[in-house]
Amino acid sequence: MKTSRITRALILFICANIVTIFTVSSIAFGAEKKESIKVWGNCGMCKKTIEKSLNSVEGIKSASWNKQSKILEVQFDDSKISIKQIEEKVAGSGYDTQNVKGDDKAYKNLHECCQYDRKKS
Ligand SMILES: [Cu+2]
Repeated sequence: MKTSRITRALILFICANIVTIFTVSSIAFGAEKKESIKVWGNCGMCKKTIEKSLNSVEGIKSASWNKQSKILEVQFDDSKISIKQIEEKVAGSGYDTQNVKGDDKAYKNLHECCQYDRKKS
């Protein structure tokens, strides 16, 4: 009985350590990054289009655009995708980002109410 209790405690101790090691290493290697990117747009439909452009992109953990602040919060693995590539993906759907101009053709195909005032360039 005594040994089994010690064994259980030992297993618990090891498990806790494994969790700690994983957490620490993911922070240390910066596998997951969080960035805010300005993306021009108008409404809830824009939000869907912007977020969809990053939906099944490798390395993207989450993407959420706020129509009030026009800020896209994105969580990603920077060993798989860069900020520049993320902005290019969004721009490909017709939306201007802080550093990349939105694709003109895609912009023209956006719903009328989604044709936001483009940033001056
Ligand atoms: Cu819209």
